Amino acid sequence: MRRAVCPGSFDPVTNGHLDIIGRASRLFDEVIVGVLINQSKSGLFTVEERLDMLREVTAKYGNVRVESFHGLLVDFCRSQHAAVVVKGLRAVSDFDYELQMAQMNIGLSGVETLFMPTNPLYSFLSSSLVKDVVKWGGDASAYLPDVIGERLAARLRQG
Ligand code: COD
Repeated sequence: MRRAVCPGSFDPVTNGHLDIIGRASRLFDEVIVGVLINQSKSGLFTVEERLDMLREVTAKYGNVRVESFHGLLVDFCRSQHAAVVVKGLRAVSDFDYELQMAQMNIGLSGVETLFMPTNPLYSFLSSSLVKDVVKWGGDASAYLPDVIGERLAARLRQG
């Protein structure tokens, strides 16, 4: 079975993430979305909330599983029997760091990284930007599934 991992923070998942996950799901038998548990950086949403949201919006793909991980991405890939990491590239500015991580990951374990060009509709999109837009009352509905937009607005209203 050909398996790939789509890793990230997903705080929260955006249409940019979903575009990459959906395209990967057409190339691989199974895609595992890996949500990093980052003890040194607390997010707006807990890891459990991110997992719930991702499971809800990826259910339509049929071959996507959502899990959390901590530590090295390559160890998570090994535990999932996945030989490939799929990443989206938004711009040249993403490339430098992504290349370093891809080369370190292949050096550590032989896990390959496949880069997919972002959908031009989402080339400037990040979780941080949509949080900022929604925080200040802007309309981010083109960039998030409705259910995520609602949860984001509710969370930001709380605090
Ligand atoms: N269009 C296309 N792709 C996008 C978009 C967009 N608009 N937005 C995000 N993406 C893709 C990118 O591929 C990005 O890498 C991924 O989605 C996740 O994005 P985020 O912002 O949710 O997550 P990040 O960038 O915080 O995630 C970083 C990782 C968790 C992947 C990284 O830190 C990691 O692998 N950590 C594990 C520790 C480790 O192994 N360290 C050594 C690395 S060499």
